Amino acid sequence: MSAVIQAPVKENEIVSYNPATNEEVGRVKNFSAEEVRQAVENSRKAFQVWRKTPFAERRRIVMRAREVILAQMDEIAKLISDEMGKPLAEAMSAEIAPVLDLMQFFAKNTEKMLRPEKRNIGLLGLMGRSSKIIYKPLGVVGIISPWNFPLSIPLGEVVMALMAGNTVVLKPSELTPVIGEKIAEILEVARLPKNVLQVVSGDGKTGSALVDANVDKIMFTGSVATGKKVAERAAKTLTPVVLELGGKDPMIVFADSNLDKASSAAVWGAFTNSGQACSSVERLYVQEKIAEKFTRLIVEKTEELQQGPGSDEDVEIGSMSSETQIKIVEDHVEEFRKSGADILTGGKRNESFKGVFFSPTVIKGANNEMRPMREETFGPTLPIATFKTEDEAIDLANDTDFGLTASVWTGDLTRGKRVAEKILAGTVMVNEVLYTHGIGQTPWGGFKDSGYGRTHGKEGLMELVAPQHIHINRFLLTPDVWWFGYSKNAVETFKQMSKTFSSGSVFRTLGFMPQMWKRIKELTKKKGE
Ligand code: TXE
Repeated sequence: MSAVIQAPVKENEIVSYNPATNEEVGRVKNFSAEEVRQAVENSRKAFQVWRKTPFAERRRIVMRAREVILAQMDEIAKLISDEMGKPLAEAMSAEIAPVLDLMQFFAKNTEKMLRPEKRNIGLLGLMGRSSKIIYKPLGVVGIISPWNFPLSIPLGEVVMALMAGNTVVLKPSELTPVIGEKIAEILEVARLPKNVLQVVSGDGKTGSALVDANVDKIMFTGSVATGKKVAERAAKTLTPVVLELGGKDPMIVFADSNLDKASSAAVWGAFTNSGQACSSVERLYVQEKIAEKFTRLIVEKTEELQQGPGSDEDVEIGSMSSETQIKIVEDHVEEFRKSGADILTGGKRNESFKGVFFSPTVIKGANNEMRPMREETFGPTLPIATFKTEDEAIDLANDTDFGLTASVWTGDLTRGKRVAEKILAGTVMVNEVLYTHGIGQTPWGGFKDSGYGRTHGKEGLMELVAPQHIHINRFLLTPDVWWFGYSKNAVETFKQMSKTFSSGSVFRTLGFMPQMWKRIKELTKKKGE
């Protein structure tokens, strides 16, 4: 077995290695807790200016950043592939293309999405009052990101936070720190003012220092275990947190599906990015009567996949990200074996290459009692289980601690929608798989242990602003009936108010007017005494 070098984090420096070749990709500074605090302080100062920067200027900067990416597209794709191990094709299709789309969308639409909004306050509106919600930037947003989509996850969140008027301190994964620095460079070339975005590289210690630094929000993407630590620590300073913690995503295939298409989707959904996507297909449930045929198609298609270093344009399955990650996959495959499941293809490291490669693995005879059907694998494995009825498929899919995405395959769209709505996951796709993180316009996040809060979409933008309610009363002369000066008459007024005004009906409230005037007179008289 080849020796595999992990990204060693030294006291002052992180050395980043290509997991496919073990060659050095680059070195970056390792930020201490004190340096993180300093970065947050600089960020606070920069916020005072950035918050007042007009949307049009923010938009110009983000659109220029897109141009920088387009001009350096090949170089950036190669860097992603070298540092993380994914195929060049996926660096383009799953990182660069979707984040460019997200950038143009939020550059052009954030102002509209955050426009002050008048609220209908019912009958109070007829009493000279009005309510308006304005959306204010939070301040300094700390983003802690993972290695599996080292460009698109952090950059998408950075752009949304900046467009909303926040400044950002980004802590990229220690496995992909050079791309983290590339993000800062892209925005610097796009002429983002100094300290509006700062990148603080480092491992968990640096991440933890960022959580402690009293930022105004933490956007965290990573494991459940670390997510819990982040939430616990953030609670000490009452820092709000958004957590995106991965999944154990089910794919349900009914007998009436287009089997050719569904099997290609399953193979791509399980093995793209070497299975290291939070929305990878990690559990496949196929209807019993087509299970044999469908499994055969999957095995055939899996065995045709080209594996190798991601820098080769024809490669479909690159290396994994790290030795730690491949060990989890080995453990899960071994556990499947021990629990009586059959490994139909793959099942071991691919030793033809220097780095950490695991052969795409198809497993038959899996069931929900097996440990690797309950824990996130984050690797190129596709365990297959069977079901008989629609209800059973729904129960199996929901029988998990996670709930990020799910996928339902059927020729009957009515059934597709019916089943989709019964699955507890942040996103459920019908005849589609995995890719919706790439739709920046829609909310991204999960139920249950997959986390809370949302990134992307209007919902994600709302995580990055504080709604402020501005309430105005234009009736300057009369006191409010509920003010002090309580009496028998006051209690009668509130009784009638509960029965009429609080019904929301203008008609019923008309009957309340005499009592209201009586009460107002009482109050003004008392005041005059
Ligand atoms: O994640 P971590 P790892 C899952 C996947 C994978 C497992 C472990 O199952 O096998 O997590 O991956 C920073 N305070 N996902 O070890 O530790 C860390 O430096 C603050 C799913 O990479 O969660 C990195 O920047 N930050 C996932 C980030 O947290 C801390 C994507 C994620 O690291 C910290 C990646 C601390 N105490 C892995 N400790 C998804 N949701 O898609 C670490 N970090």
